[in-house]
Amino acid sequence: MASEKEAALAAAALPADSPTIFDKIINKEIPANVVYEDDKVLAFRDINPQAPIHILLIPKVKDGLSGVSKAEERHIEILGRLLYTAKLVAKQEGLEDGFRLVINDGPSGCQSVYHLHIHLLGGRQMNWPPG
Ligand code: IU
Repeated sequence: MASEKEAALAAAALPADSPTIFDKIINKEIPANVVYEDDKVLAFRDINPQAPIHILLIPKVKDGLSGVSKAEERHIEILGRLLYTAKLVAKQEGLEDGFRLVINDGPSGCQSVYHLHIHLLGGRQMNWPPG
């Protein structure tokens, strides 16, 4: 499997509006371990977890939001909803002691899937700085 960095560089070479694997997860064309779903947000366990709990939260409709750097005013509501949902899911997962939210953006940010997503990481002590 390509390293995260290699995957990020390869993904950055594709058009930003290309469909991603997350469309297939949203459309239930491929399975995912879904932990939360409503009409706007889907949350599922990361296939390559970096912590005991590693969940991705995504908007069900991409609407040009390939990454946070592409955010427009029309996305403010969904951005807020994603953050709020991250809090709900953290509680649902029992992360009472704390957790980390991460959004990777672009090749330097090591983004490998161009459909905005928030990483929710928890269940272990986090360190700083991140890699
Ligand atoms: P990134 O921030 O774009 O690098 O995060 C993409 C994440 O999507 C990464 O943590 C992958 O492990 C995860 N992922 C997944 O959960 N299921 C998949 O089928 C694929 C990637 I491809």
